[in-house]
Amino acid sequence: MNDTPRPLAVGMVGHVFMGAAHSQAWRNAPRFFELPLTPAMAVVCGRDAGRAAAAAARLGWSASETDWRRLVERDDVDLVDICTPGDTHAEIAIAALDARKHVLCEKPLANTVAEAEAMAEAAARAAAAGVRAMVGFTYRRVPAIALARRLVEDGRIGEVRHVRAQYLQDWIADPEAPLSWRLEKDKAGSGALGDIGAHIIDLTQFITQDRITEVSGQLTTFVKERPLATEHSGLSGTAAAGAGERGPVTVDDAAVFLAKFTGGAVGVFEATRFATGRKNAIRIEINGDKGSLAFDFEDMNVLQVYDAGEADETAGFKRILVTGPDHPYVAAWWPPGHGLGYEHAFTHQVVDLVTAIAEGTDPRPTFADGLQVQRVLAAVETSSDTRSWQEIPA
Ligand code: SOE
Repeated sequence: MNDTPRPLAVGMVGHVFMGAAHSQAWRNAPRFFELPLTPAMAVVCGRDAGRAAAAAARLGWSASETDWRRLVERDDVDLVDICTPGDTHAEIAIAALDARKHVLCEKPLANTVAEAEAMAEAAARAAAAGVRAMVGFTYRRVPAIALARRLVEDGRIGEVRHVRAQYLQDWIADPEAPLSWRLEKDKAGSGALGDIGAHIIDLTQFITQDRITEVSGQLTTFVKERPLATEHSGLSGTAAAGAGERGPVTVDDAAVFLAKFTGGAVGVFEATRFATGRKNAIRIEINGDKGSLAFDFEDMNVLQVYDAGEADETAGFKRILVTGPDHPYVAAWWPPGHGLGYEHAFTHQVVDLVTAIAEGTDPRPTFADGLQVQRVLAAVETSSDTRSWQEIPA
């Protein structure tokens, strides 16, 4: 008779898009994977009591709360899952770590390098006491991305020369799309750069296992003001709109930048919310001297692989369907060919976090990994402001 794994009680702060995605993961991970600890969805926190209670009922949390500080202090919470805008990541994560609670924090880690440094220091202190922290770069946990990393690691494409990464969305291409917290610097820290650019910075470093050492970038804000949302939607300090009121966009709409990698590769990055027609297109191509890899999240169960050693008559990109049981995570789900979706990466994130906590190891990506991404983000902003190349400190 197996002992039932002891519970890991979770308290989640924030319950909108990321809160729903994380809730799905906490619900499903123990139902599809043999976990060494059993997540218990203890409490969800939101500023509005009614909305938090409704979220608890809808998403499967046992209780709801309106003060994250009370959630962090609860003895029946072992792990704090932070699904809020970036301006609250540091204070919640540091309070939780200092209270010896494990932490999962959404990306980007923070809104500034200083905040990210303080978070990484708190995580290092807490790790000494066996408390673990992870930052939520979930796309690493798409099986095709794991395959790409392994093929590079095994030398299948040789020396990496080019890294080409795009993250393309279009949800605010309409200039009349209302202002939201992702368009306000005091809430989000930056715009497309931090929200979606952070993902392709993490992903390309994860796949190549190289680090970005220098960047030269340009941030652009196409639409400088927008209509205020007609109902108060948590806009920072923005009063509920009267008819026709407009507010300033204080972040970038698009970020483009060049990069140099430790292994000598050159990178071209594009993160934009104005790629009309592209809803959530993450496109990565890595060119080596023996081959190439290409990934497109709109076809997320596939990795395209080119082997330069192939005879000319049959040379070409091979379309690998990454749905077989030998790939990470896949065996827990469906037979080959049935495919996984956006939400599965969040479930895989829970599996890896819970496993690391039980094993007493630091889950990746760590807060230190998140800090390094934050330094790249800041370097791109400085580069754009000063029209100069910027180095990223090791
Ligand atoms: C932006 O709209 C966003 O929600 C990001 O914040 C998420 O990290 C990404 O997974 C989907 O798009």
